[in-house]
Amino acid sequence: MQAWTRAGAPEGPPTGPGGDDPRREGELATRTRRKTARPPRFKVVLYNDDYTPMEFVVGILEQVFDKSPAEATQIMLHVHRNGTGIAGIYVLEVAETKVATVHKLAEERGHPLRSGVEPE
Ligand code: TYC
Repeated sequence: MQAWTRAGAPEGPPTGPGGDDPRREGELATRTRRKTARPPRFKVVLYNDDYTPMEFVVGILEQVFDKSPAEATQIMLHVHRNGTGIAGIYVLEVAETKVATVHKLAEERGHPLRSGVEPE
């Protein structure tokens, strides 16, 4: 069994009132464990290049990553200015499929656009 499939795995510090605050000792924590397991998630990262047209990247963000036109433009400009940016966060299989789709669409149009998967 994969580790993340175990329901009730500890998830960070207690979420109850006060946390470690000794003044609130004795108050009941509301929850220290998740009720349901959560699979690890992965970022799909877009990389800047000098040749892929901005409109193509915006189109990819809309069509492959379901972004609105405004959000897609913001993400594209972030990548253009900073070198990388996050297109979306998914479970591993979905993230890998998105990357393959980006590369296929870019290659079909002769653009060098690249993307990759990183742990969240
Ligand atoms: N830098 C590209 C240009 O000026 C645009 C671009 C943005 C390319 C984001 C890739 O992931 C990218 N045409």
